[in-house]
Amino acid sequence: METFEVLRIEDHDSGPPTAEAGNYRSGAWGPDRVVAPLEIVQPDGPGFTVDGHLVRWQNWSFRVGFTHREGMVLHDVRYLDGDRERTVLRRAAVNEMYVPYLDPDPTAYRKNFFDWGEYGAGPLTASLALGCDCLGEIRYLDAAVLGGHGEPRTVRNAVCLHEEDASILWKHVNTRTGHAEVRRSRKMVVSSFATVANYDYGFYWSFHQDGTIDLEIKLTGIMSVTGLGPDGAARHGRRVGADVQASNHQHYFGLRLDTAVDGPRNRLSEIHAEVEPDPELDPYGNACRMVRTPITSEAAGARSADPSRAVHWLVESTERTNRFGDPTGYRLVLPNTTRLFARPGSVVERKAPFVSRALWASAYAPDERFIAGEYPNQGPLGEDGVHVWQRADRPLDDAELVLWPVVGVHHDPRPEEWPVMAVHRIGMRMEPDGFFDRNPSLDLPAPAPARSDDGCCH
Ligand SMILES: [Cu+2]
Repeated sequence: METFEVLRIEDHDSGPPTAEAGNYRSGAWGPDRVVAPLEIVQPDGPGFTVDGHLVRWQNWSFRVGFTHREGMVLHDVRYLDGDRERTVLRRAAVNEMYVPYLDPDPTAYRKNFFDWGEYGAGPLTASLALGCDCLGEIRYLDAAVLGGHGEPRTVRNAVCLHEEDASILWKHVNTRTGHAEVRRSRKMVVSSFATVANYDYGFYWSFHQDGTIDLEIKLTGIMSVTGLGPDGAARHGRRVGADVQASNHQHYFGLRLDTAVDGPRNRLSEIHAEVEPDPELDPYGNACRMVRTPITSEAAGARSADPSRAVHWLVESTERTNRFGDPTGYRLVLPNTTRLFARPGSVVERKAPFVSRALWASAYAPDERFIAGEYPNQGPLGEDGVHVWQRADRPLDDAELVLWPVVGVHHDPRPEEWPVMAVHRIGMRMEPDGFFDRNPSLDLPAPAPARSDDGCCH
């Protein structure tokens, strides 16, 4: 690069370039379809307030921050329970993204991006537009990042705040009396979008009326594609367009949750289901017990997901108990996350050991900031990050817990994802689990029926 010399030209004999443009603009493939207008109206304004970066909505409050590396960050998530402000999370962020391409094609085998650790979510964050990205009563927050030469830059409308109708929260029809009770669900959504070259990723944190917090990640944009091989085959990918193939690849999201469930010090357990092993307790053969495994130190802090055993995790307070005398807690639920399909010792495997597990737990340390280490770009392979910190085997019982959930999409491309990909979703959920004494949404007002002859709501 510095001497402007051509050293070598690589010709991979990858077949003819495609003759078909991958155009996805309006009208490119025929006239637009007709859609009816759909308006979201809140005549009295939104149900939340924004005071600087402090957001309050119904019983929830939190602060919205922003960093160069992680983009949008939530701080100090609290739930107002009667007159008590109860803490749930000290901090929550999407901490790293890793995208390994699993194709030996000469243009694809070196692609394995740490989108946050190499580029930074902050500078990749897109400005959002009302009516396009977000619908209804929206409030935006701007963000500030540094350019490559250290100059400050404002990302206008970086974070979108809005309420969203979420269908039914709970419902029951008493079939004996015909009496129906139903409550509509509404969520408070905090979102941002990062454009990472060809791909676009939306990050949607939602706060729900039943105490649930979830993160939904929306993957969209354009797949990274190559030509077909000399024999016209897409051996480690899928043909998605004329002479175009998309390689098999994955998207891993390394999340970071600094928990504070009813206080700064928590403890962690893994829960799974199994058939009751004691025949005395299982006379009908249908007894299922939930088995709790305390994760007391970092030596046991790397966990695997297993939906077939209903594996989930419980974060408990060390200070408060509920009306049953049990520690108050929150449950962490992860979807059916993928694993890496690469040989041990391969570069894609050695670069990101964190993707081998669905959950890592560590004791808070201020300099342990990023799941794949401080410098995943040029650091030695696999010598920094959560798997290295864990060797200290610090206690996790009654500790300032940092949880590092990893959710991974295995992307087996489809022709329908070309030339632009409709949103694919993956996420993480935190549900109150003994945090409240009963359903915390019993105080929601019943909705009014839209027509007076439909006496269906209460
Ligand atoms: Cu993909």
